[in-house]
Amino acid sequence: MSEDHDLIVSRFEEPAEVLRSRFQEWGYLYLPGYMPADRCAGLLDEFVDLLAPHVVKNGEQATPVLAGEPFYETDAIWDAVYPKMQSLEAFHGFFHQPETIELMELVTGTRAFVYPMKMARISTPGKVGYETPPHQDAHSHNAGPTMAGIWVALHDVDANMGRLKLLPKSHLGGKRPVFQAQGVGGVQCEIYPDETLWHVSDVQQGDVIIFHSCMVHKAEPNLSKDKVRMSIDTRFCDYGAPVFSLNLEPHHGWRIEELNWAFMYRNWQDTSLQYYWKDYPNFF
Ligand SMILES: O=C(O)CCC(=O)C(=O)O
Repeated sequence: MSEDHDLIVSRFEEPAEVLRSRFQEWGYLYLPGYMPADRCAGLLDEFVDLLAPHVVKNGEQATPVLAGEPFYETDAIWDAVYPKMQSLEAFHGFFHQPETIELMELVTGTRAFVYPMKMARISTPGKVGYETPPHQDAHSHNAGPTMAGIWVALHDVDANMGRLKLLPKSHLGGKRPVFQAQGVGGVQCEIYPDETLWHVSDVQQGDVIIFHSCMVHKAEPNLSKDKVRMSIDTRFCDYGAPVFSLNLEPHHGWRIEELNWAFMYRNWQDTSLQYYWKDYPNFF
């Protein structure tokens, strides 16, 4: 039987040493309302406009709703809409805003490098069993112990909508064996019988979760009638740490032809974030 505990709340205003030591102890930091809600709402609107008619706005409410067939990452609907979402300048720029960098640098304690690969998640109802299985990003991104993930809720997410769930302190045991699994990413790591306590909370628009590269995490199934859960995430590390070259590609660029930087950049107004990693000293 698995048991849930609320996420431990952190505040950016706490002393940096306290936050860093909590991150090292528990493997994550949860910062409610860290990103301005209006910026999340703006990006969500842009995404939902591109997702029509499959996903639409729910009147005045922020939560998007499913208007057609359920789908998940790699389904035909997802493959058709995702290159458009990935092409949004505001999506990539979101992780390069001064506040976001400041938060990453709080964790790294030094200059941070934001991974080029940015992920947008769409968890629709009607796809139980296809949610993100438990995994460690150290495996999926071939990364070392100083890499971390940053996940941002684009709208409020309650218990039925596919929340992100963390296995506290699981980062302390290092990388685990993996096996093939159904669901986003297609890979699952081992979970041991005594690991029954997970940390998870209802989150609100703008809430941020930062987690260690070896933190085991997964998504709950979306059991809602029609609400779609949307969030964004990427990875970062201390500047100069080794970064595996797959992370230089757009997310799913390895299987969708359009998902290449030249295509994605074609309508960007500001070119300063294009290929910003070209001079990074440590790719392998
Ligand atoms: O939001 C999700 O469903 C998965 C997120 C995730 O696995 C990650 O950010 O590493």
